Amino acid sequence: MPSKPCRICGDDTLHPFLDLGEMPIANAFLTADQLRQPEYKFRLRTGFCSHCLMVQLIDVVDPKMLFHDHYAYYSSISRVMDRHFAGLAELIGESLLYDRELPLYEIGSNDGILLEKLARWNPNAVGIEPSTNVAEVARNKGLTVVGEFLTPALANELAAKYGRAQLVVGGNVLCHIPDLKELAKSLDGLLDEEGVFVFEDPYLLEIVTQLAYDQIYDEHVYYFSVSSLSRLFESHGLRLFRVQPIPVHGGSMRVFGCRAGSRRPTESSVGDQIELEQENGLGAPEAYTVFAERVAQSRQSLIDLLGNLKREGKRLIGYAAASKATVILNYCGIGPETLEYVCDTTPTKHGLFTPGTHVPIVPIETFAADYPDYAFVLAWNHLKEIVEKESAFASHGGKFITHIPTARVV
Ligand code: DWN
Repeated sequence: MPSKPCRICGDDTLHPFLDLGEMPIANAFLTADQLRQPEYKFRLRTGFCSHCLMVQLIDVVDPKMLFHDHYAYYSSISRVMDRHFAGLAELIGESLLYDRELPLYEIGSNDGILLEKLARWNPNAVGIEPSTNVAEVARNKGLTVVGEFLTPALANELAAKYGRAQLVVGGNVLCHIPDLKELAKSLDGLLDEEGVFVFEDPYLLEIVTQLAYDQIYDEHVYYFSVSSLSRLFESHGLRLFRVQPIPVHGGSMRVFGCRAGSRRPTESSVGDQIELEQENGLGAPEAYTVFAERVAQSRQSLIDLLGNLKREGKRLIGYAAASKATVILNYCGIGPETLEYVCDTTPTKHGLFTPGTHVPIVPIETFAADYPDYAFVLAWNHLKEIVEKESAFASHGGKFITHIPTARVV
C-alpha cells in the first residue's frame, strides 16, 4: 500500500514500519446488542518521517468519533497517577507560575485530576475538555471547564475572556491532537509573552526500547521524541527549554516550552536528550524496522504463553480494560476462548465487551470472588500498583502475566 505524506512536514518521506492490522476504536466498548452489528475498523499502521523525524499514525480516525459525550477513560482511576499529578501541580505552582492574576489553561482536563490541584495554586485555572461526560465530573468538583476542542478561534476567545496564560498544560493530550499546526496557533493565541507550556506524553524511546507497541492506537496520533517535538515547535515560533523523563504510563517525557523569544534560557537537558536519541538511532528508519520485527516476536511470545497455559487447563482472565488492551487483544487474536473476562474498576465499562474481541468486562469484585489461576495485566503501565493492591490474589496462589517487552509470568 503506498504511504501518505507526513502529517507534520508534508514531505513524501514517511516510511511505514509497523502494521498492527484492522483495529476497532480502542475505547469503543460494546453493548450486548452491538455485538451483532458491524464494528468500525481502521488500519492501524505507523510511519517514521525521515525529514522531520515524527513517528505517527498513517491513518487517523476523526477525533469526534473518539472524544464525545461517553468517553470511557476517567483519569482519576489510578492512585499512582493522582500522586503523579499532585507532584506536577506542585512543581508548576512553586516554579512556573509568576502572576496570581493571569489564568492557566489545561488542555484535555478530563475529570479534573490535575485541574483541581492546579486550582489550589491559581483560582483562574480553566480546563478545556471536548469529552463532555468527563468534563461534567470536573465541573461537579467546582472547576471551570470549557467543553470543546481547542482551536485557534477558541484560544482567542478564551484569551479575550479570561486573559492570556502564564501556563498551558496537558497531560497525555498533545499526542492525541491530529493537527499540531493548529495547536501551535492556539498556543500562540493563549500564551502570555513569558508564558510557559508543559506537556507530558508517552516517550518514543521508551516505546521502542520496551516494545510498548500497545501505546499505538487511534487516540495516539504521534509518538514524540524530543528531536521531533523541538523541531515542530521551532517551526512555529516556540521553543523547548527543558525536558524531564518521567516514569508514568510506562515511560513518558515531560517537556517545558515557551515562545522562541522568551527570556528563559534553554537548559542542557534538551540537547542531552536529543543526543541520546541519536545514539539510539531514532533519527533513521532502521531503528523502526528492528522495532517492528521485535514486536512480532513479542506477539508470538504472548500467544505461546497463553496457549500453553490454556492447554494445561488453567483459568485465565484479563485485568484492566484499558485502551491498550484493545490493541493487544486484537493484534494477538486473544478473545473469550482464552480470557474468561476482563475486570476493571470503571463502573461505566461494566456489562460491556472489549472492542473487536468481545470479552465481557466485569467489576473488579468478580475477580476477588473467585480467583482464576492467572491474571493477564492489560494495563502493564499500572502493573506495580495492581500487584500491590491485589496481594491477596498471590496469597491464594494466583499469578500475574505481563507481556512487555515479552510475555512472562511475574
Ligand atoms: O493517553 C491516554 C491514557 C493516559 O489513558 C488515553 N489515550 C486513554 C487512557 O489509556 P488507557 O485506557 O490505556 O489507560 P490506563 O491508565 O493504562 O488504563 C486505564 C484502565 O485500567 C481503566 O479502564 C481502569 C483500569 N484499571 C483498573 O481496572 N485497575 C487501572 C488501574 C490502575 C487499576 O488498578
